[in-house]
Amino acid sequence: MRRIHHRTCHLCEAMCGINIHLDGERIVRIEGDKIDPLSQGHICPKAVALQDLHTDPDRLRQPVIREGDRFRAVSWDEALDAAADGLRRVREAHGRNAVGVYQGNPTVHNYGNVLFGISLVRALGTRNRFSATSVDQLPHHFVSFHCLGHQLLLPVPDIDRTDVLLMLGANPAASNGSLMSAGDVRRRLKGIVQRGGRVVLLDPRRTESAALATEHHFIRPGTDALFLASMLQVVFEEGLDDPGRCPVSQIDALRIAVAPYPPERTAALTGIPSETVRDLARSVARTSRAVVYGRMGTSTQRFGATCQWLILALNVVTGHLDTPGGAMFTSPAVDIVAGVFGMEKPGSHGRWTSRVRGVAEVGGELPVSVLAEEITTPGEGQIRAMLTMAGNPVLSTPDGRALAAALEDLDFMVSLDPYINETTRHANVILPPASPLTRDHYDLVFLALAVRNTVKWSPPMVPRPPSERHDWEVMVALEQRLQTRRGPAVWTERTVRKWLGPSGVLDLALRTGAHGGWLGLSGLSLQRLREAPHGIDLGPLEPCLPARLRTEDQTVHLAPPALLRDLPRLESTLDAPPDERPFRLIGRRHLRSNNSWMHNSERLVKGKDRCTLWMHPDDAAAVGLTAGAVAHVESRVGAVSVAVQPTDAMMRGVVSLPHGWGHNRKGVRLRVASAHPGVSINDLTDPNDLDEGCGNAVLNGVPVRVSLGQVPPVVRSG
Ligand SMILES: Nc1nc2c(c(=O)[nH]1)N[C@H]1C(S)=C(S)[C@@H](COP(=O)(O)OP(=O)(O)OC[C@H]3O[C@@H](n4cnc5c(=O)[nH]c(N)nc54)[C@H](O)[C@@H]3O)O[C@H]1N2
Ligand SMILES: Nc1nc2c(c(=O)[nH]1)N[C@H]1C(S)=C(S)[C@@H](COP(=O)(O)OP(=O)(O)OC[C@H]3O[C@@H](n4cnc5c(=O)[nH]c(N)nc54)[C@H](O)[C@@H]3O)O[C@H]1N2
Ligand code: SF4
Ligand SMILES: [Mo]
Repeated sequence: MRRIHHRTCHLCEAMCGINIHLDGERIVRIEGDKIDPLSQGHICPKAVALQDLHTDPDRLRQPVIREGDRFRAVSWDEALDAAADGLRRVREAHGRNAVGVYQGNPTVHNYGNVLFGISLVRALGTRNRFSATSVDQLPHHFVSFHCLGHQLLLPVPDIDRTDVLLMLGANPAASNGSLMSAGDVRRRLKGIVQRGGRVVLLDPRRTESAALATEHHFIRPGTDALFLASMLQVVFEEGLDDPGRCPVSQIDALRIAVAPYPPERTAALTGIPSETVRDLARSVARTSRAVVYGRMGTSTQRFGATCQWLILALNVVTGHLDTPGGAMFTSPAVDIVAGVFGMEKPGSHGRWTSRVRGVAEVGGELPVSVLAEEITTPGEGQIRAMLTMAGNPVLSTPDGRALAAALEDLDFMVSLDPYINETTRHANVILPPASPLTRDHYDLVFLALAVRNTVKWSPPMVPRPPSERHDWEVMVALEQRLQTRRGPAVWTERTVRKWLGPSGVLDLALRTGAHGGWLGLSGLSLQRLREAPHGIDLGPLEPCLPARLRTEDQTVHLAPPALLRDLPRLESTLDAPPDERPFRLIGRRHLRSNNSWMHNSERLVKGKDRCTLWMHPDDAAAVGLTAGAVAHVESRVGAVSVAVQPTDAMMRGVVSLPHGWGHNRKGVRLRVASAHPGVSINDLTDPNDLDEGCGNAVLNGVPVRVSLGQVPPVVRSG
């Protein structure tokens, strides 16, 4: 029987509506859903690859237990017992903190995983919690916590109504937008230009997004904080500051903080001429609908927290926070800021520090850059077991080879993951979730970060096979077996949640949320969403301050001590000596890739090798490299050999590699990916190089040396 299943693609933040045409249980075609209120028919090539995930023969259908170099398929009971026993044994012998947890990016695209993961992690009671947040958006949470009072209160650029968009270190044309969920973001960016507006991009590479901008300027990696401080200095110096109706405090402290950075002082370092800075500052300040937005390039670098702070401050001081066309907040059907099952925490900072390096906790987590040393350094509190869930830190976090060696050293490891990949091959037990198309879907996180208020729930495309388990079911089963928290209250909560499942919890949250009406009788409920398979439009973003602020005095704190404290480090870069490694390495995303885990789809990886080193032709010539030659790239921690692609899209002195590659590790079971292995950029990134402000990893602006040479490709187990 033929039918069409309406759904939201869960692969990235854009939340595109898709129509999956089925013949029985077989997928015949996947296309964009024109009636979806957010994406309006847009999709990218990854949506079509959803069927490859669903049918991938390498995707585990059954749990496996490692025996030597091999994995043996076992029953769920055997696997869950073994997983819980192993974790419990380490915990009993060495204490709570001896069990570490890492949660990866797909967690936030899977609401069952979010809701039930919180409880499982809490049950483990360890301080050694890590996630992909500290190789990604940690500075945004850090800044929102300190300036707005809640780590999840993240402003979104209102690109549909803005007339000036100043964008730093983001490439929405490839990423489809981040912390700015917007189906068909290209069309929206083109819209700004079509209505006579200005889109300015600052990026060390002339990217696919530069093609959509009215202007692109090369900026030297890692210097954005200097540029942003200069922007603010000009705003204050020229008397362009006017926060409008936004309630603010500490504005004088901010003025003093940025005073040392007139653009004439920073231009040589950033590469942005002082006249350009002054022009951009005036343009942002004098346009009533303008917004500054920065993403990965400004988050995962040495001054990520400072960048995000100064971006927020610029928006506030020029009167663009919480105004149409500026940086606004959503009013989602389920408000993660108001709280759903344990998510209501406003955040935290410095409640404890990491054992070895003394790095502060943020939001209950430690930076993943300290994970390997916490495993390998002996002593009280050393991590002896790991639970990884939906993460591939060996390819995604700094010095992946060192982390792989550390994982091999553990007493015990469990992974909740559908693949035997670069990380999970180190696990003793792998617990694979059922295909994502067998679960229902609701974007708990990204509906709260979208450029428009919409809501949508998708049912499972097909029921999950009785022999398989969803992530949340595995989490409940593990938590039950671990029995770490006891007592009638815990038992009742766990039983109720298990009985409700994710969709029951969601129904309650919808009914009691801002759009719930009278407990869902007149507003949103799961039933209401079931009747609207394409989703429901709830309108444009609306001003909501000061009500939504969570600071005690309900003002935006413009100069919190936690951010001021790191400024001397920024100032010291003004006269820092040149690095002995002359090039700066940055990342690169591609539309057909999704972090480390979609390379097993032939459809996505076919064609030219995309894992190549991009560098300016003059730089390449200077080190004797021509197109296709193999470059030896070396950083403080490691080296890779990779083909060179000279292109004048790169700034001089900057080289670029994509992340998520390096599949030629021994023991991975990814047949297609292994045939297109590439090299891992995170064999070069350095865990000692931290954004000291908040502990985020430095993935962009990594000092490297590039030379002609070939190290024979080796398959190593490390
Ligand atoms: N150098 C460099 N490094 C980077 C980046 C960069 O730009 N440059 N980007 C960083 C960013 S932004 C991020 S978010 C991180 C991502 O870092 P990670 O989250 O650690 O890595 P992913 O590649 O997303 O791996 C996801 C894992 O989850 C599994 N998985 C997929 N779907 C599911 C599911 O539904 N359930 C479960 N249980 N497992 C699932 C996959 O098999 C895979 O093992 O990488 C970061 N690393
Ligand atoms: N196709 C695809 N889409 C994705 C993903 C994917 O892997 N593939 N990953 C998803 C995830 S997890 C995330 S977090 C988002 C990320 O979404 P984005 O942040 O939009 O994506 P990136 O491509 O990492 O963009 C970072 C840009 O910063 C530039 N850059 C590097 N260093 C600097 C610097 O020092 N200063 C400035 N100004 N720019 C710099 C890079 O050249 C790059 O163009 O994308 C999501 N969408
Ligand atoms: S942009 Fe592509 S991967 Fe992202 S949600 Fe849309 S179809 Fe899926
Ligand atoms: Mo990310």
